[in-house]
Amino acid sequence: MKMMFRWFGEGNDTVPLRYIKQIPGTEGIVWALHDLPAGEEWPMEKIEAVRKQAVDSGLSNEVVESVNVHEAIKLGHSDRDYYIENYNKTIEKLASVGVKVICYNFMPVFDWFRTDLKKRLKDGSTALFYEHEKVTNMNVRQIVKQNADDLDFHMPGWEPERLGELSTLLDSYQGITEEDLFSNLHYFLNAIIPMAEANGVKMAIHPDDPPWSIFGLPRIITNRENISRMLKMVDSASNCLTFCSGSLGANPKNHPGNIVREFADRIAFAHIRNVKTEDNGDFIEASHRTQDGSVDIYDVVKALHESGYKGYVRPDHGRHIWDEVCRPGYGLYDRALGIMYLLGVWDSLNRIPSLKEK
Ligand code: CS2
Ligand code: MN
Repeated sequence: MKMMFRWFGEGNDTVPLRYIKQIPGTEGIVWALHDLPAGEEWPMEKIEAVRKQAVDSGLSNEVVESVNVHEAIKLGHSDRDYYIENYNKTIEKLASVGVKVICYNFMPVFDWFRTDLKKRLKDGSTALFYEHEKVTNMNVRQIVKQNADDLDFHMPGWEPERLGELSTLLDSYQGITEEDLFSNLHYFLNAIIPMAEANGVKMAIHPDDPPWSIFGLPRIITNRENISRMLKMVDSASNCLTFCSGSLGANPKNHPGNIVREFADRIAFAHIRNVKTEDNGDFIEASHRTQDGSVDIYDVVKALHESGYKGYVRPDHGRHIWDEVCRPGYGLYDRALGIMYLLGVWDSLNRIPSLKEK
């Protein structure tokens, strides 16, 4: 496996590239042009600038996360072809600078969602927390209206410049079912996978986080059945999955290790992190170590190892430790510790003669 580290860009990330280079075993960055709204064609100069920064720091730029999908595509609106055309042009440009995997998601309106970005853990660190009942009772429209000025969410999808349009966007999803979303995803895949194939790129869809519907919005990349349906919809080596142990693991009914075993040949990118789930549906992000959460991270790494996984991996959200000031979930320290744990498991598996990396 190839170890990577997510980086939000110069001036946008608290972690400098030279620190990433110092994390043992880390080959490259997972990057994106975060200041561009979904649907826009990525300009070549900006792409080239990040390529150069990565290469100058001795890091690979082969994985992009995410090229976000415009809501018109998820909604199946008549202007979707325009945004799909932009998407295809971006795929082509990214391939031209050596990008091999593009991660994206198909979650309506919001990306990952939590109720507390700094919930204190017993050891004094803080982490991202999801309180199920709070979300169930949340009147999202009211929040958008009332708190638009002082929203303390700092989550993707809640950017201040986007709040104005949120109400309308939520309205446009009225009556959109999971089946509609599947069919709009199918249309999108039919249109972009040929471009990805022609350019040697793997498109890797990220599971929904949390893997269930929130605020009445449909969510479909949530479990093994739906992942299988998505992969079969366009049966191509370029139509892949970003396996995410934390997103899928938030639902105790999912078995992350077995999802890896079943879909290994179509996993192009893996996000590995742990979550501690509660019976009432709450979950909190934990250290990557198996014993610290509810996801058997050892088993996930073992499943990747068994399958001779050669793709990209990154630690996912970490806790905030040692008083680090950073983007929620994306500090240096806990993610670097996570890498050492993942590589520790991988390297020990490699030392067992019968299991040696294929
Ligand atoms: C994160 C996401 O929720 C997660 O696990 O990795 O922010 C993810 O990066 C995006 O949803 C992918 O498009
Ligand atoms: Mn993830």
